[in-house]
Amino acid sequence: MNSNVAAKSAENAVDVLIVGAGFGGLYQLHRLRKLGFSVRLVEAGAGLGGIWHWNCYPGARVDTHIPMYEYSAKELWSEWNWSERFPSWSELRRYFDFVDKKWDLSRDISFNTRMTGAKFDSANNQWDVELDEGRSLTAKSVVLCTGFAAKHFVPDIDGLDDFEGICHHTSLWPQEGIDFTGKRVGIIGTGATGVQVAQEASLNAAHLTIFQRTPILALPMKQRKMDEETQAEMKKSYTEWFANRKNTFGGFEFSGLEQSAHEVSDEERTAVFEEMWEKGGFHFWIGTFIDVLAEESANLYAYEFWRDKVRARINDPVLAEKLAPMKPPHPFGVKRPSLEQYYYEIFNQDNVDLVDVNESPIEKITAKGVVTKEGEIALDILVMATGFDAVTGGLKQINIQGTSGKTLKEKWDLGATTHLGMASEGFPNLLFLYGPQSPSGFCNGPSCAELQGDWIVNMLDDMREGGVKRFETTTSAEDAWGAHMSELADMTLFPKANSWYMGANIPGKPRQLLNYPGGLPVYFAQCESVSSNNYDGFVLTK
Ligand code: NA7
Repeated sequence: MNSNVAAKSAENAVDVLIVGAGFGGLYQLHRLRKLGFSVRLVEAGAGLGGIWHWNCYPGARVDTHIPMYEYSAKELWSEWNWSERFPSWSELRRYFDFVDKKWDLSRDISFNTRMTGAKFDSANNQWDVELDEGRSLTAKSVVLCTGFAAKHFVPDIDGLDDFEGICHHTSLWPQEGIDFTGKRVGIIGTGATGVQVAQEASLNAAHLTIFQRTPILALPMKQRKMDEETQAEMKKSYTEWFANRKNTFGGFEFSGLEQSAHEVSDEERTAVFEEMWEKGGFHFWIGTFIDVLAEESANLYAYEFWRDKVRARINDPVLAEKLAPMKPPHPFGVKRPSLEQYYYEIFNQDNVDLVDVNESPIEKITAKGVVTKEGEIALDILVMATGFDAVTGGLKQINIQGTSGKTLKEKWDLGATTHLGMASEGFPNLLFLYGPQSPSGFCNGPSCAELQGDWIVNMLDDMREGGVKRFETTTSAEDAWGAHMSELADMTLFPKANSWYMGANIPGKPRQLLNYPGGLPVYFAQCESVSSNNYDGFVLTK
């Protein structure tokens, strides 16, 4: 720990340190400041927005429809209109600037400042926090709002450093942009990000090669331009929609049916699937039958509907089989189904090729391109759309040392253990939002930022009111939460795919379901039960 940490000037001592200026962190700052806490927010990036500060690759846009992807505060939405149903990264950045002005946030944010480590000072019940460039501060409590995608992942491919063209991971895309026009572009990865980049590159690249390992079961976005008049009409329902988020599985304004896919006739089932397909976005994922994500034969109905829709859009039957196989590569919806606008049509173009890396593995990367057993594919630009060490990676990369001397990384070596997905034993006065074993990846980001965020704010307020200097969860509370998670996971099909939900996209990462699969109503009932029972599962010290 840097010796500067010992220097505790008033300016460098705060009640609460917040890490990350995305939806979660900004909401914490706004609410905690209003309650009279002294607060500092540190942000590694140069601006607001969290992932939207970094994401600027061609085609980057959110996969949640408006108005669910914004704050629920009327003073904000009454003055803000979007131009598209699924906004782009640049419009999201404008939104964050607007929120900054309305809530006057930046004055308490240190930009270009990364939290590198922390050690709990048991004598004073506070965290000694190390920031980069030798800076430091102390905080009575720390709230980590680092999001689920703070640590990017690049696979270890032989020769990657030798490539002489342009090569970037999508989350580290140059802010000035890169023009694909007339270039030979390669994309490794076909997750949400790969699909978005591929659509853009197909428009003007001389040639586009997409390296696919697992077909993405992408859903139609049904993007639309939005005008003010339409939004004025929609705004009549915003209060009701936002209030209802807590009652839905994923923090949207809609829920799935209570009915099994087996309880209805073939015609009725198809009608439900058609209706949700036409609504676009995640409706087809979490808006149909209750057992689609829980039972294989119900799931197969959804897969087959998806498959037939997609295959009808692809001219070449060989490509159709690679992109939408007759037999599911894994159950539908247990890997995040990204949203597409014209992804499947691009494979009908002469300038687009698909390489199935299961048949033709990438052997190495050279100065000029990518080598498979078919030979070298020459490239000018190589896009690494290879995802993230999701949910835990961003937390574990900070050198946070708990009371046992172990870091969070060391403690979670065999898997993350938490209470409510918000606290971990041995790390007093530290809470994390959107963390492992909380709804995180299964919940719309802004909904979690507010709903889980309110629980955290209320806890900190209750601790202050009650004169509690140190709060810390216990091993038995973690064990109980872990058992609850396992029980819920076993009731779903999520463990059946190698997804980032399971930690399975990162070599060596422990396999566990990282997101709470019980839905928000069940999750928040547990949280409320803990808080109303004097923070059951936490040891409170005055
Ligand atoms: P994802 O969804 O994790 O996608 C990463 C993609 O990269 C996926 O298709 C992977 O294939 C592929 N990948 C990873 N390593 C390799 C190697 N070694 N070779 C070939 N292909 C590889 O990340 P995204 O950035 O697209 O999306 C992350 C989230 O952001 C998304 O879920 C939304 O919530 C927004 P795989 O499928 O593992 O076989």
